[in-house]
Amino acid sequence: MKARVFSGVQPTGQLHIGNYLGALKNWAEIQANYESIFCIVDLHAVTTYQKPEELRTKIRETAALFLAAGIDPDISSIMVQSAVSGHAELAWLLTCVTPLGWLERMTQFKAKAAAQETIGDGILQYPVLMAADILLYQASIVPVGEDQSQHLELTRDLAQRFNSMYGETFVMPATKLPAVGARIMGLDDPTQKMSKSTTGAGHAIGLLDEPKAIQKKIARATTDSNPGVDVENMGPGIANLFTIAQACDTGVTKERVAGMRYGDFKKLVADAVIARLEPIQKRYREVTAEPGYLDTILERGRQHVTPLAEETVRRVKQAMGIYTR
Ligand code: AQP
Repeated sequence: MKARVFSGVQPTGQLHIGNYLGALKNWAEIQANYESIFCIVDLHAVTTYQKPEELRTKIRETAALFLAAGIDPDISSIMVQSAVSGHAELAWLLTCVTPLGWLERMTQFKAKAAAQETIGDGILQYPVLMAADILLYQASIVPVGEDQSQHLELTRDLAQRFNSMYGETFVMPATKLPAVGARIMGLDDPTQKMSKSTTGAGHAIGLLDEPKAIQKKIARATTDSNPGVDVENMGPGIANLFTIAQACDTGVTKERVAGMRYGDFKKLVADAVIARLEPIQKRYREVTAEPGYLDTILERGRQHVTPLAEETVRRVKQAMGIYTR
């Protein structure tokens, strides 16, 4: 039997190359070796306010981008989190075994809480829901970007805690980071992670950005005052652009860019990104043009994973002594 993979993306904005290079590209590359479940995590999205009409659109756009990025629905399941009630149900059961201090320590919680006047409880509970997503399917591999490593550690801690309190129930999941591109930084500020929710025209490259927009954003990306690329001592802006180019095109090596003037280097980076995104954008147009196609894929995914989720919830309830029919 193949090991199971689970991962997800929040439908909170336009997906960017950080999401692609950190997660989706890795998913597409490994899917043939595993039984994979790729999820649009809309219950996570609503931990911060989303305009309902926009959220509905973003869920479908995210599903279409999964397909466009190479997720093959004949070998992987693509599904929406809220369509399977086990995610929310298991999240509650795990909440009951989660020490509050574990959640308050999460760096993403601290950063999001610091940026808001009123902190919703959902932001604190976010990693418990993420643990539920993964443990619900007994996934042993979770391919994510580096920013999710701490949440994965918490998932393992929670699984261990539950197993020791109630008996062996959950498989222990391992984090799988991509070799290159695990943490893509903002173009405007290479000390900050590229993020969907950060505003500013020059921050992120969207997966659906036109070639001209990509060229412009990369041309304006923050670098430093050196005249050319010093491969032994790259500043954060140049290092980020180099990582982006290398993750898009394995032919971009240190030898090739050594000494390049920044203008030429940025052109090389933009060409690599545009070439990588071109087939994704073409496929996106195809999958969104076919009426009913997305709904069929999402329904097929839901039907495939629902019995797996139900089996775990049943086992967890039984282990805890909760009423089961
Ligand atoms: N900058 C990044 N570099 C590499 N990987 C990244 N990921 C996100 N940003 C980068 C990975 O993409 C997957 C989906 O992320 P998410 O949507 O679930 O949430 P996030 O990590 O919080 O991503 P964003 O873009 O920053 O979203 P917002 O702004 O809505 O919070 C994950 O595997 C993540 O590691």
